[in-house]
Amino acid sequence: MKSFDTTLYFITDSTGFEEAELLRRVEEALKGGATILQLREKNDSTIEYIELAEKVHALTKKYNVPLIIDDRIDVALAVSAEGVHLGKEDMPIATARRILGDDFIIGATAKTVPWALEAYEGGADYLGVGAIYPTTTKVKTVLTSTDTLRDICNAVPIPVNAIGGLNKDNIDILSGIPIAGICVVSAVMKADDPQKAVRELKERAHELHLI
Ligand code: TZP
Ligand code: MG
Repeated sequence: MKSFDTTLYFITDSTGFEEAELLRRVEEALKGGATILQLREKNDSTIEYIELAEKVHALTKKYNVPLIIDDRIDVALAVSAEGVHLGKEDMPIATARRILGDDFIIGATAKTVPWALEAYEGGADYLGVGAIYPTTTKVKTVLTSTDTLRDICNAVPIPVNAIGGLNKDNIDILSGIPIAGICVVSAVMKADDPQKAVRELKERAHELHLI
């Protein structure tokens, strides 16, 4: 049965880290309470992506957290991940849904209401919307206003997460917007203590009644 919680959605970025350190940080984030984890590798070969995904999946299973693979449904299938996250330049959501079936979690990026509706109608289970703030993570993106984020939340009945430059000191900008959760890369990946970073982000998000 497909069940997932996007409250604290941690996305990896291995840039600058040895594999062992990446895996250590992943496990720390899981210990801190990340509720869903996306493996996001842009430069790996297929075999490298699969081998790393297997190792990350062993960790996420230990903490009972779904593993989402960025971009690649073949890699997601190869490692029996729980889901895949697709952007505009990846496989269309409806095609992915047809291939993957109903039990797979499919997430989509959306930056406008029409795009969000198309993803929802194609079978997306959740949306990532942003970038809310400029980001230091390598990504092709533009800023999305909090008004658009709110409009998207109100337009679709699936969980909508905010993403982009978010950290515990600036998520107050999301107050009053009916998001399901927040997605973070750097705030956890680059933290001295990723476990503490996740815990503090969740505490702050709870304080603000965001999650
Ligand atoms: N999509 C929009 S912004 C972003 C992605 C993948 C990167 C978010 O990274 P960070 O470090 O949390 O700003
Ligand atoms: Mg993508």
